[in-house]
Amino acid sequence: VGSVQDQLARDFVRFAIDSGVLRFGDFKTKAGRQSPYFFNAGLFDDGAKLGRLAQFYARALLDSGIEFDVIFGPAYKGIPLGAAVAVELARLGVNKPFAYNRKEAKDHGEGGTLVGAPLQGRVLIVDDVISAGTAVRESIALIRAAGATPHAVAIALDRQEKATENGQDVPWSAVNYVRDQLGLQVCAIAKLAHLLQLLKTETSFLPYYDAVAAYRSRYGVD
Ligand code: OMP
Repeated sequence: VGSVQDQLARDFVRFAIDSGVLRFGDFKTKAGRQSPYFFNAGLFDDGAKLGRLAQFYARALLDSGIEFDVIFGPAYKGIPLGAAVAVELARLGVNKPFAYNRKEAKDHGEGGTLVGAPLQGRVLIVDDVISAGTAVRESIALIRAAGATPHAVAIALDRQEKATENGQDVPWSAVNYVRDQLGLQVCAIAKLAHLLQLLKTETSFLPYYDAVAAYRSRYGVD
């Protein structure tokens, strides 16, 4: 709670709320869960916000000590995220190759579904959110199919939720599954726990605290 990483996480949650990226209301997640909050990374929608977002990813990554050979941004949301993080890391002296995928295969021009640097060696996936873990498993499969090694994943928010297997909730978290079963390192700028911490300590946010805590009781882990 008192560490440098926790301070970065708290600053990030505040930044996401101030930017209108993290909102409260009634949302449905990809796994079909009714959620009282939603993190929409597409709303980091100007140069200043994207630049600041990239600084948070880069700081979290450098603090984590994770090593990697190439950055992969999965379509669609991961593409600008991966690009922005690659630019920021290069600015900090860590220049890495960057690649992304198309969702539709292209049969002319350069062809294929992968764009940018060759996917080889230890791949760092840069994406927005992990909830039930479907999106990250798709990225992992894609990297394996390309003959590279899925090595680590950097996300903005770990929702600390139960993973799903074939549409069923299982009692372990998606991030723990990716870490312990698939062997990838995971770096999240912030987690649900940091959001709850902030909601609890600020009176204007208290109305949201109960709803988010109730959601965690139903779908959360840890
Ligand atoms: P999983 O595939 O269940 O891990 O959900 C992750 C994906 O859900 C993200 O890549 C987003 O497309 C989307 N998502 C958000 O962007 N923000 C949220 O707060 C929640 C979700 C979600 O649908 O779970």
